[in-house]
Amino acid sequence: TVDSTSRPAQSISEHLIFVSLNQGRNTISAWLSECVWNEKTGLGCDVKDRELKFDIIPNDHPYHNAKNPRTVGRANEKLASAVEEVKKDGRTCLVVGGDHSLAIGSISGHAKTEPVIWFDAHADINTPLTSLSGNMHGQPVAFLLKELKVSGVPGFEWLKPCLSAEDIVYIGLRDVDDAEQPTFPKDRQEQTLSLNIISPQKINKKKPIHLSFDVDGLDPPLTPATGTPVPGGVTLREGIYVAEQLYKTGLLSAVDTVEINPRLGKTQEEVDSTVNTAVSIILSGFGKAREGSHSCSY
Ligand code: 4U7
Ligand code: MN
Ligand code: MN
Ligand code: MN
Repeated sequence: TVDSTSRPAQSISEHLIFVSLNQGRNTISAWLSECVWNEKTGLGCDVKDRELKFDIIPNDHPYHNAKNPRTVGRANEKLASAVEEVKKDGRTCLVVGGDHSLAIGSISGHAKTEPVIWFDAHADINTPLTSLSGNMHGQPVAFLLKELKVSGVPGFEWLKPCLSAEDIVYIGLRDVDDAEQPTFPKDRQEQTLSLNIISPQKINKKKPIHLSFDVDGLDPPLTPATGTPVPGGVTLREGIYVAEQLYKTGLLSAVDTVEINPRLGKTQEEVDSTVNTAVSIILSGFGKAREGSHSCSY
């Protein structure tokens, strides 16, 4: 825990959960501690840091196309309880990942929250039956939606889908698989989901907001160290604007920052630009204003 003594108390306090798969402190948490915790250069927020460790479950055979279901399911169960504790504590929750499958736990732990802002190039609404890659990071929205009734996945016995399609607002969406189209087969029946690409009324609702921020929503040169880059993304200026506006609602209650993978950077420069970009978005979401009300140097 770091207490800020150099600034008056913030109206919201920040709670960080650093999620890194048994790797200890990762690059982004090191940057963040400089930016957010440091009394002189940071936002001066009261931060409680918490690191989760996850088990790799042996013989974790695929469930239909979904790979590593038990490992991902148990990790998300742990994350969901951690997020729930953070919210009971009255804090804002920041989860630093890790891939986007962590949104299953993060959003479940946040529970009655709507809307969810899904900032992403992808819809992440494949199911274990429709996914062509089998990667769980392409499936979290499907797991969370009541309408889709994904069930029977080993490792996810604890999960109760908590979102309706109308609770989700997509920003940055530009790569949707055929099987993810708003009309697609479900339990062998045709079902239509009305998904909002972006709907400002949702943000105007006076309900806590969950921002699930996949860095690949941004344009690839900004965040090259990520697994599935798609050209033509959101600019840094636009991304920061979205984060600032969400902060200004006073309703931003939990944030996931996902798909930052330092190992995928081809050079140190690529890693740095990915992390710096993610950090600047996070800081804007937590109150850093471009007009300079804070002195953070990032
Ligand atoms: B991310 C993909 F097929 N749709 O399911 C899939 F294109 O969390 C990509 O948004 C998923 O980064 C991307 O594997 C998941 C693919
Ligand atoms: Mn994603
Ligand atoms: Mn994505
Ligand atoms: Mn990705």
